[in-house]
Amino acid sequence: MGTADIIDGKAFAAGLRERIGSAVTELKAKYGEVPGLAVVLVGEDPASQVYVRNKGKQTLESGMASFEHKLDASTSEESLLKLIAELNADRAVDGILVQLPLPAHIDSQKVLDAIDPEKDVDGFHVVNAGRLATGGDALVPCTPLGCLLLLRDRLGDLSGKHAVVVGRSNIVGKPMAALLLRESCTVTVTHSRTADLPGECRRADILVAAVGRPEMVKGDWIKPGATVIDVGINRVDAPEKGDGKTKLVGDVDFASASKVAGAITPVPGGVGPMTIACLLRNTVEAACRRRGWAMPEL
Ligand code: NAP
Ligand code: L37
Repeated sequence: MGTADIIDGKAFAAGLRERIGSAVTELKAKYGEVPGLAVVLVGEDPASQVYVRNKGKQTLESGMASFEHKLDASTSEESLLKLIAELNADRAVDGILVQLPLPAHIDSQKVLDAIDPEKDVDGFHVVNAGRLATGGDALVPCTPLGCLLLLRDRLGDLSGKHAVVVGRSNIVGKPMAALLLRESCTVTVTHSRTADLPGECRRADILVAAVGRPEMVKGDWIKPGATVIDVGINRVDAPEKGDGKTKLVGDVDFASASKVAGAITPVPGGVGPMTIACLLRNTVEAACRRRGWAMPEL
């Protein structure tokens, strides 16, 4: 047992944003316009406010246009659908992201499915989910895409590897499994009803944890040398930092896992920054497809 390499998602994301910035400059010189991203936030979820602020900031830093729409928590489904129709029709808008979770009185999938699939940079529209599942040209959800870019960078060809995904949400687990299958991994998807979760995890060459349970995956669930991607973002009390202080931890128990794994992503600084970089990447891709521009190498 050794010490795992740390997969530096923050640095990888910074490099990707750099390449996206150059691509945007190139597109502007060639075509005279830049891609535009509209981000819609409903309500005041504190984590969502932070993410949306960072998304807007990084969109501008990459040279693209950012349109932020902040709506009151009491906004009706009808007025949200009306805003989406306007953004669908706006030719300056190449990407539309509605930050989840939405307030309980709004039907999220109905809202997501109202977005023009060609502008669906989150890849949550049923058409994009269907394209991903059937091998089509999908816009791919940002978080799983970020995980895949880190895995490819670390491992190269993924074919034949046994990948275990913990979690089956539409946002992370399912699209992650579809992407790994597309890479010719042998994929096991686990969830809250899985009979022997530690046993399933121990078979993984690649382990992706997207559960939302702080530090649930322990070191003795991990095959020695495996590559571990921790998607979890959990804010927990940190009395060791002082009264009332909190900290972020993943779904993997980093202390024990990093003694067994070959490589592991930290939290923070792992998958989180990749999510936003991939959103920018998807916005460039959506703009190029929609406007008939040549997609720059990223
Ligand atoms: P979610 O919708 O709550 O899904 C959680 C999944 O984990 C479900 O499939 C659930 O199984 C499964 N699960 C829950 N408890 C379990 C247990 N004890 N054993 C096995 N499986 C269990 O969550 P999500 O949206 O996929 O997010 C997962 C985590 O990733 C969260 O910590 C979230 O904050 C984080 N996240 C991070 C990013 C990023 O950019 N880094 C982006 C999105 C989400 P069932 O289906 O059986 O209920
Ligand atoms: N695309 N992403 C999209 N659409 C949504 O509807 N909810 C949601 C979504 N999720 C999301 O934006 N997640 C996310 C999670 C973490 C980060 C960014 C986005 C992130 O930057 N995490 C940092 C720490 C940030 C902090 O200190 O809170 C990290 O290093 O992990």
